Amino acid sequence: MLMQARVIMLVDFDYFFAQCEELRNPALKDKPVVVGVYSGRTENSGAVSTANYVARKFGVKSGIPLYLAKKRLEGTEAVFLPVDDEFYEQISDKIMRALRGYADSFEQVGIDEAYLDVTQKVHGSFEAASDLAQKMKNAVKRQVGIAFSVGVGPNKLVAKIAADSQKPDGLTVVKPEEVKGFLSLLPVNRLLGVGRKTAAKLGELGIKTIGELARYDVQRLMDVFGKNLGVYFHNAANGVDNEPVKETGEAESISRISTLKENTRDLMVVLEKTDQLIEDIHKELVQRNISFKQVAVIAIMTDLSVRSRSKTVETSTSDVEVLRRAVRELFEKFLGESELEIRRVGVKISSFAKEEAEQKRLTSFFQST
Ligand code: DCP
Ligand code: CA
Ligand code: CA
Repeated sequence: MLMQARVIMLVDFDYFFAQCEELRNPALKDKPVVVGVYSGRTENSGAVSTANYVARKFGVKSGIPLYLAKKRLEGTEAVFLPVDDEFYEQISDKIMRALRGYADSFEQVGIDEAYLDVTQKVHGSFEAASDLAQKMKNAVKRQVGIAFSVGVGPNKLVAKIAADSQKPDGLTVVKPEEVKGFLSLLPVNRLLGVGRKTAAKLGELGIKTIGELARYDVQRLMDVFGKNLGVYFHNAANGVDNEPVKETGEAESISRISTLKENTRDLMVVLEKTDQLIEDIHKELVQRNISFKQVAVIAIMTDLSVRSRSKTVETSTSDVEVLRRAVRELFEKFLGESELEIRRVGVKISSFAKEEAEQKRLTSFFQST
């Protein structure tokens, strides 16, 4: 059987930590924004985590010392902020959730990148993949407010280099027949695994571009770098990469928590709040097409102690009514057992199963005939 060519995407969020900061404070948008890791030794000791593109024009980028960034941005309206991992993580989760649905298989790599195998979804067509990528960009822009760059290619290696080649807000499609031409003039350090030392070693062999590496005798590469690395360099330079997109799991639970308008022991007041949380949780449930079996409620009391109660529902379900009933039951019981007033309430579901609606219908059809 002939293997169909794959269509792979790499999504990489633009200047991610700094873009998150712009998202929660749009007034930052036109100013240089620098997100830094402050080591705390002196006010300016530490390094730049990332910077928006306004700041990059002044030569500010990931990894440089903060004092240097300050110097380069002297006289501008630059804003320096400390990293807020938790917030970036939240935004990242939202985007990843939105992207998953577009892929046959989905592999998250770090906080701001993901590979999507979309071969089936686009029936192997790179034109359709380009449209799909544009649709994804628009949807995430609308739903979350974040821009990203996409590379589309016949494998992960090409998709990644394609995404890097046009940023920010880029969309770069490299069809199988374009791979060699696309790679040939790029410097060798654009290949994964070619750092400064390796690039220097290749330079000594007269190899500067990926094209030169592709044409270089593979046996000699093996002599210099060893068999595995030599073969890898040869294949990579020729745009050959068979690594599959490996499905990565999703968060194992979904939870929402919120502060009550006033401290209370009134079940109705609690349930009014949890109803909002449940609605939100249910949305995510439907989006992810999963069902749950475990329900927990969380109560943060006026003395800030955290209590929780949980129960397992009879069958795995995505039914919002089952969730509502379970939450009500748990809070009824909880209020009967504690005396303090509640300050914040939370709802959490877990023990997920994939909802295979299509398949279920088919099986029940066959069973009933
Ligand atoms: N990061 C970091 N330190 C580094 C590199 C990155 O803390 N030396 C963090 C901050 C980045 C995030 O990781 O926002 C993602 O890294 P990227 O390399 O993808 O860089 P950006 O997303 O910031 O910019 P780009 O638009 O070039 O992708
Ligand atoms: Ca990245
Ligand atoms: Ca990025």
